[in-house]
Amino acid sequence: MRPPLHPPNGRPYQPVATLNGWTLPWRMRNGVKEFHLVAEAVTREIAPGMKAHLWGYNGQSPGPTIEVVEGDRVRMFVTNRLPEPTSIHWHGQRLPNGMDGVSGLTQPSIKPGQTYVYEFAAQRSGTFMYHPHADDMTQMAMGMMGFWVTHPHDPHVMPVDRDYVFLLNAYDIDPGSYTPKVSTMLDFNLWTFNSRAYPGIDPMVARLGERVRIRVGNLTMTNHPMHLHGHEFVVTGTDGGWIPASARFPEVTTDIGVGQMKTLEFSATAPGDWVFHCHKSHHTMNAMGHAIPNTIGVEQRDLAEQITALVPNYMNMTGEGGTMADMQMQMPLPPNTLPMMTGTGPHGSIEMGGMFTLVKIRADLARNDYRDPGWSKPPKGSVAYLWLGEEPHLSRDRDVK
Ligand SMILES: [Cu+2]
Repeated sequence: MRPPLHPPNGRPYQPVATLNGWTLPWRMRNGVKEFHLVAEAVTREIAPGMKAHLWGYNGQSPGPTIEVVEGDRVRMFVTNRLPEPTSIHWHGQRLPNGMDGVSGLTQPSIKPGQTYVYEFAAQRSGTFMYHPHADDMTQMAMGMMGFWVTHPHDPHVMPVDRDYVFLLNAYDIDPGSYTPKVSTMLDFNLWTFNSRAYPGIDPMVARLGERVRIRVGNLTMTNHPMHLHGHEFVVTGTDGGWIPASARFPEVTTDIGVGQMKTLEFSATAPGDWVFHCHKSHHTMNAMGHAIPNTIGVEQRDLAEQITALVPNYMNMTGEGGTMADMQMQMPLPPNTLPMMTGTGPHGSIEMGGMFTLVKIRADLARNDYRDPGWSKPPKGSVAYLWLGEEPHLSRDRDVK
């Protein structure tokens, strides 16, 4: 993750931090902000140990974040270096119909080698995305998407100290291979933030007491209930605009539907390493074996070896004989494959993958420091501890009269 890009020209604004990503620089020409997006094949590390061959923009999937200010005149040069036609739709923007980027409807598709120009004024502040509207299913399954933030004209409107942005995306990449399957409809096996899976996702850091905003867009094919530990947040905006303060309510989980964006805000009131994740438990795992019989209660150590002989790449769910992490240790993975559940914390295996990261809140963090501060060191006496006395036997079902 690169630190936020402070605007070198144009109207001032408080820049965003793109999770495992960066903001696209621009050129100011006669008062117009000019950007250049290049649609091209890219290699993205999903997490250490696994790379994917994707399509994206300017060397990365998702493409770089675009940041402008309400009222800015924007000119987007879009060059197609893919092997097939494309276009860009500017999701959520008010713009002239002919700039909407729907291939065949509002413009001819951009053929390989061609460059098209989109030009419009950023009319309202808020949270937006961009993605192709040409061969949509293939191009989004390959990772073509990006984030767009239009900052308020007045930088003192709804100020925050940290403003994180990322897209939810999903891939179907067979263990041992590199290229997503593009005809998959629902059964994706890699659930990612900005095309990264835990533990490959950077933490979102904040100084104790800071106001934090997290903007999330969903370009997967299913909904994601996003959950924050230890803090309540309010949803302050959608891709349709800011929500009036009188209509906001506190939550700790908010569902983000397909094609939606939500903006969450909270005050970082408690120091520590707090989880922020999708609450669908199979979305906090990496590529796994589905459609297997229930193995709870079954001795698995021998079973795993026998099934693996019949079904290559089989991975079992937890049964008798150890934790998921133990099981994985016994089964060699094909090359370029992430363990299903992974990540190691200060107390052992976290047993998580996929759409999972940490919000790290520290009292001693500098205001503009975005580096990972390492693991939290909680005060003595504030951590769950091992009980060495007698089991208390306070009450059980059979005791209830
Ligand atoms: Cu999810």
